[in-house]
Amino acid sequence: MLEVRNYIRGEWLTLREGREVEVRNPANLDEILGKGRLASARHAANAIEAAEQALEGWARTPAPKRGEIVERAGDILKAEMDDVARLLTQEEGKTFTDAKGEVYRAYNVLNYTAGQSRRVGGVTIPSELPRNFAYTMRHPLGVVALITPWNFPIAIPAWKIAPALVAGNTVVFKPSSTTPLTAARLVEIFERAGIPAGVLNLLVGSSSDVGDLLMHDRRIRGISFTGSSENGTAIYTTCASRGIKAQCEMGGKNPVVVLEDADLDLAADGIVSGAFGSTGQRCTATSRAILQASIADEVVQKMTERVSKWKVGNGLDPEVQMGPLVSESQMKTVEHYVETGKKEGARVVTGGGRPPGVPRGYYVQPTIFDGVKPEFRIAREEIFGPVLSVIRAGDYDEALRYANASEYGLTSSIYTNDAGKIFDFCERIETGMVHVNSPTVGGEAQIPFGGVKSSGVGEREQGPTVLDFYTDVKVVYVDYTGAARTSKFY
Ligand code: UN1
Repeated sequence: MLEVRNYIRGEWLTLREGREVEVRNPANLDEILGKGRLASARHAANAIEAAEQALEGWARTPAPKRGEIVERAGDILKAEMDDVARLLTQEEGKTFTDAKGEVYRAYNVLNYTAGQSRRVGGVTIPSELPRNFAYTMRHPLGVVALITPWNFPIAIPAWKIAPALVAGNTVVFKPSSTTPLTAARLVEIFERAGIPAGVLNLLVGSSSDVGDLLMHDRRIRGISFTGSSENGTAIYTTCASRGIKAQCEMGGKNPVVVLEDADLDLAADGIVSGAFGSTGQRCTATSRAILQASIADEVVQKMTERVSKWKVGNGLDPEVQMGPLVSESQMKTVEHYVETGKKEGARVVTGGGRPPGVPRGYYVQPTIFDGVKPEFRIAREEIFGPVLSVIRAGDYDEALRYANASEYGLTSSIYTNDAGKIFDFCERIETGMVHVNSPTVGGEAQIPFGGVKSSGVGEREQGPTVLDFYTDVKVVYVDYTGAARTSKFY
């Protein structure tokens, strides 16, 4: 059994008081993985102080040296990939294959971002004045708070911690208290990679105690958050009122449009893996299949055939395609939406209940609703579970209109071989990411990740501009005329 711990000023803390937490395997509730206590506001204040004290030394460490530590952390993670992936599966529930994919992605992120440490620079810009020179520099923001969800308990922390550190910030990292063990594992890897004390602090605590304090403490100079649109909006609003930067990656209601000329097998494969992979607990999960009416029955049938063969169970079982939901509250939410869909008049084509013969865990079946109207709640609200809504559209224009009729705008996909429609869709779809003839999910370290509308606000994560959020720009003017200026300088 592991201990749920906090890490402040380079020390692992066993708390004697505070609310107790117990981490159970969502695939088998009889298996207790870890126990401990949640950090309080006092610990949060301590962590912020540690990060503030470590700031000057870290900010003045040459960026490539900071990058070396991040690179080393990546190497350790890669060497221990199977072990970390097993813990991830046990704690979060996704299949071992998905967990390995996630750990590999975290490694890619660490490796790529470490390389960016050799590019933390600015630009030189010609001045309109003679014998004058202007350039820009990038500075760390200071102490930043990184608040992460349980559904990608290692990749999301990696893609926030790595650029924050490379840019010279010190960090207070608050993972979801649902997955504290994987988070601690990542921090421990950074410790072994040589991160100096106080530069990276881990707080496992509730949003009301720890999260609130991080939002309001004047020493926190930026917040990067991934989670629900509701929490993200609250964070963004508070940061705006404090005049500090915020980057919030939030929910999705991601559509896949399938047109009648598409490869329908490819489309069915893509929708099923996008909707039910990682048990649908992915902000990029496919939750709306908008099918051209002429081929809709065929696509629904192909999807149903595929999904009905899926085995639901413990993600460590190699025959299992879909693990459990992460928690009881997620399971209740999914069950609530399944009931809502039925009441609204949609028809369950497959799933809709608990799978038979599974251990005591948070299992639901992959569920497809047909006959969904765009105005139904199951077509508009993020469910964050394995529930897919099929909406029929007469033609491409109607499909595009439905796809855009959402408050969210994270990712989308179109299946067609019509080049004109592909380009038109990529231009007019209101999402931050678009996939063509492939599922809505996934991303790569060197490619920007993020959405528009209620799905995201602030600068993009990952990709070539990953350091922009974590730095401020300073402009330097050097006048080497040695003479007082005669002309006006605006
Ligand atoms: C992916 O689709 O692989 O919370 C990434 C989430 C996203 C990450 C998804 N921030 O699901």
